[in-house]
Amino acid sequence: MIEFSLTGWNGLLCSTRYDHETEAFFVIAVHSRTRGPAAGGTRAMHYSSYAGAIDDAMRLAGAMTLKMAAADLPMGGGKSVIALPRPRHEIDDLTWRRILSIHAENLSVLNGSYWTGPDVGTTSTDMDLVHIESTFAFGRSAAAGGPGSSAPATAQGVFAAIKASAREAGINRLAGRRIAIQGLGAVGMELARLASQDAANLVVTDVDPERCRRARGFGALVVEPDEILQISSDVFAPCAMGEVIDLEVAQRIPTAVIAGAANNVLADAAVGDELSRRGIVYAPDFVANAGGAIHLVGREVLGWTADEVGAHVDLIGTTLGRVFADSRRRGVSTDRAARDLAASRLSLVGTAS
Ligand code: NAD
Ligand code: PPY
Repeated sequence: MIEFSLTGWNGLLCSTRYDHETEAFFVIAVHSRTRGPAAGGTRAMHYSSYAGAIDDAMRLAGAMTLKMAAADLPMGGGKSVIALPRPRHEIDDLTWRRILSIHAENLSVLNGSYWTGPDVGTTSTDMDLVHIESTFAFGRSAAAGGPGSSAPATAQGVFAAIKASAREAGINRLAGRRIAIQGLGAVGMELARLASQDAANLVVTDVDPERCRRARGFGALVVEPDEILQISSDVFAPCAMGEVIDLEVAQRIPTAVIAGAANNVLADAAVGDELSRRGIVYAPDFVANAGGAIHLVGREVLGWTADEVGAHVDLIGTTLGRVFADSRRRGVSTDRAARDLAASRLSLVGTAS
């Protein structure tokens, strides 16, 4: 499997390191530097194999290249994965600090070819610690002089994507419409709050009962994790992990719109074609979830204010409008149209366009 991943990848560099003391396995995948230094978050979680961790890093790094290009940000794509020997909550503080310190050292080796930030399993506070040893970390907490978590901006962007996608499906107001949210983490919970403010009818799920309890505070109906893909909805918002829509799910999911925060939502390109065939409006993940990248790069590279970041995040709706129009005009899936938009921005770099 590892040979298949490595030979099938079109990225620049994939570095790995194993630490005997913590038993953590570190991967940094630098996919592209065409538009600028590579950037993308650090995912820390338990994996069933190191090959799976490498595969995840490489696929996520590729998605970051598309995300930066589609959002017109001057960065390339990369991602770090730290494969932990056991779930994050079972790692003691001293071990975690050593893991972050080794990660910082790895970043320094790459010396600015790749910049990291928070992702699943890491936080702004972790970036504060990484930044003490290596400057190549975005997303420090406000207390440490950084712009803070990317999650609120990601949720704002996903909400803009939901509204644009709903319009494309003929739904002009979300009030009274059913939005099904899978995953109530940093992004999903904020999305639930935004949607409840617009009087949407929420159906939500998470594997963590405490998060489900909090969402009930927004008037949400809670269902079991394995029920959410069967719930009839106007909008399905995947905000947990990737690859939730495979061909079988695409053939039966009872919704009009799919727009969420998770990276690599579709198992493969054929799934996007099936969603198109069924008339389901799919907001390509790397367009819909770019709010966090816009926040981090906007604040830390481009010197934008929080208001300027907010205005750029709302442009996700405009970008999607363009993707939908191109998809209709050429008769291709929205996923294909968005990939072509990103590819055009990657090939135009350095030319007088
Ligand atoms: P998070 O870890 O805070 O939240 C994920 C949530 O999903 C958790 O509450 C977890 O319990 C839940 N979950 C996991 N498996 C589940 C399952 N099978 N069914 C239901 N719930 C499940 O992560 P986040 O920061 O909210 O990010 C959510 C997704 O969006 C991730 O895939 C992440 O890569 C992606 N994303 C996040 C950002 C960001 O700024 N945070 C930016 C772009 C993309
Ligand atoms: C993501 O959007 O998936 C990210 O990883 C966001 C990001 C962007 C730039 C640096 C670090 C994290």
